[in-house]
Amino acid sequence: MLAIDRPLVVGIINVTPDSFSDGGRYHERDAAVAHAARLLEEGADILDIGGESTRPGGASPVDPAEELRRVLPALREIVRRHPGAVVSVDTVKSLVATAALDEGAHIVNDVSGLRLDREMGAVCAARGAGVVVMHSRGGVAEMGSLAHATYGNDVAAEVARELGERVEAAHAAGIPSDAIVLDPGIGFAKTTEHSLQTLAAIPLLAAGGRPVMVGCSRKRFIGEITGVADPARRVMGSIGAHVAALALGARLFRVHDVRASREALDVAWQIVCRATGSGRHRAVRPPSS
Ligand code: HH2
Repeated sequence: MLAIDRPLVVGIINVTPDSFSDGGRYHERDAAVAHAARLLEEGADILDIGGESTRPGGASPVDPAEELRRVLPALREIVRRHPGAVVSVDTVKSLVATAALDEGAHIVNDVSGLRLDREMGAVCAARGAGVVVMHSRGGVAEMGSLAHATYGNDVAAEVARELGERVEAAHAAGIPSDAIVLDPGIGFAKTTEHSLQTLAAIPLLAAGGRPVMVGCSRKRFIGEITGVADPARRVMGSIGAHVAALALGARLFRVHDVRASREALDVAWQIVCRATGSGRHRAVRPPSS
């Protein structure tokens, strides 16, 4: 079991035809495998491999056979080359989760929070997987849009309540409490204001004692605040969001830019530990000359 007593960096590996330019199955697999090696070298604690995009506009549902064709060859090779690596599979499909867990993945990251596939909870429970239960609304094609972004006057309370229902479903399926990580689903059925209010309420989510994960990396709200249109150039804004989330109680961070996030979160963590008098921190001494 992976101890979550410091910030854990979850490096994103997308194995979708549009994620690694110039396409082609073997190229896709090899690019994903090379990307995994780079993310581990840069300090990722967990590799999150996904074969279905939830981007608004870019997302059309992928059938399970196609998702398996995308994810499994890369996953298999990554596990073979890095037997010590902790791997999660980003999927809403129990078929894909089952195959990935059988190939050596340890965690299922379900952006539907076990909503969209009735077998998902049982599959995770039977295989003793860690489970990221993320908040979202609607199906895969619309969850990244604003189609269901209707909330009353307390968005964070609604997100926490809906996540609570998903945790109940996880328990009912036999997933133990200590296998569950909560994720408020930043940008999923959320405007920029909704995402900011949800992030600001991380202490509410963390109060239940379960680890909280956030994914702010390169997201639309970062672009709206900073005015940076190109997602690949949103690294500084993304790190700002993640450092604030760490200070508020988040412990897992799903990121594209691993090295920069690793360094920022490790430094922020040393301060957070001293401020709260808890957690693991080390004495930092100036280098001897
Ligand atoms: N966000 C995306 C996909 N999976 N999983 C978790 N647990 N939390 C998230 O916030 C999350 C997720 C969507 O991110 P997007 O920027 O649309 O694509 P990418 O997969 O490149 O991050």
